Amino acid sequence: MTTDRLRHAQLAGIAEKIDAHERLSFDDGVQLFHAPDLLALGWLANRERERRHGDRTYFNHNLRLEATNVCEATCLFCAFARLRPGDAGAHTMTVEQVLAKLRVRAHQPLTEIHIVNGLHPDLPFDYYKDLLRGLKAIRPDIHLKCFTAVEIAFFADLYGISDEQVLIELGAAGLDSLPGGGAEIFAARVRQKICHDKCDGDRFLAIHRTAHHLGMRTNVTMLYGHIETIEERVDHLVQIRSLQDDTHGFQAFIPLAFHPDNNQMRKLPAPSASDTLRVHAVGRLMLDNVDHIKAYWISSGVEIAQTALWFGADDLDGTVQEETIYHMAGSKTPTALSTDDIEALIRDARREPIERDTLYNVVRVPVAAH
Ligand code: V47
Repeated sequence: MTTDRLRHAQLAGIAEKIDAHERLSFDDGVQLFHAPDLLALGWLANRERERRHGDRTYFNHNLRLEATNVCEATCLFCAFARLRPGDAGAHTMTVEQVLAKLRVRAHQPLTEIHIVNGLHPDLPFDYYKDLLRGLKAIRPDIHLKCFTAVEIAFFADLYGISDEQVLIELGAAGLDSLPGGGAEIFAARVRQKICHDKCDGDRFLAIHRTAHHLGMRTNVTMLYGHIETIEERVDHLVQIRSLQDDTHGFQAFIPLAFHPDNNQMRKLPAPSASDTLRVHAVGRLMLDNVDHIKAYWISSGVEIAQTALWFGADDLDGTVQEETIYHMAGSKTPTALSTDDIEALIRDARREPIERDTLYNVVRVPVAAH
């Protein structure tokens, strides 16, 4: 990239700061979002991506399970939740039904189960512990990445124990790490409007801090493309970065594109492809202390996720298999990709596929077919 082009894109000053290993400020973040030249922004983000990971592009062999969609919260963007048991479309699996989903796949080289549920008002704490224990009994080697910080806060309030105690008890039952969902946008203005009745941004971050102190790694997301401002996006990123300075517990940042179907914000348009690429790129540049930027293909679409591998992203999540949250909100992506599909996607982007486990240990370096 020529200095002229960077200057034209109003990115020369930021490029110099990065070269001098100076941390980007809040104002730099805002400027990155406003940069007129998407390719120049992508080039800068890609340079950081390659400095850390070269061409390596991670994915895993995972399974998504959603045991209940009954949820007390009324998030405006959600197409998945049903308010009460018995409402049309409400479902709650028994522990045995959830375990059966793993049993039929137990022979597969799965390394991770990712569970996100609704906030069900009537299930006992033992339901979740039995679920974790049961999954581990079937496949002791599998990593359980389950329950967002929002669910942890809900459990603490429902069962009358501290957030920390919830994490300790779930950890003893087999919980290995927390997924990054429920972060949405931390700013109180946005949360008040789109998800006023679940845990706020401060508690979300405090729960991740506690999980990190207990030795659990976690991910963190940002739901973008609805009513948030650029400044609120940057504030979100800066809050992630400052917690990470203290704990180093976040593994990956995952931008989540708002899907407008079948929810109360359906009048809003979905974010554009260029906005999605921009969010991945700015995430890479602002989060100088987070190792991985994940392009979640279910949320961005397979094609944009593939392109994002040149805009800062180094991870594509995994095979997924049973996703419903996005498909109920209008996602047209497949509900699963095979590891062959993911490898082909990465190779086609001229990147190197690496199968990882949840903690980014290398499981397999696939050999290219000739
Ligand atoms: O918390 C719900 C989001 C999240 C919509 O940690 C929506 O590895 C867009 O967090 N449009 C759940 N987004 C998914 C999630 C996740 C995904 C992949 C990997 C990881 C990880 C975490 O989905 C929710 C919410 O923020 N969501 N509805 C919607 N209509």
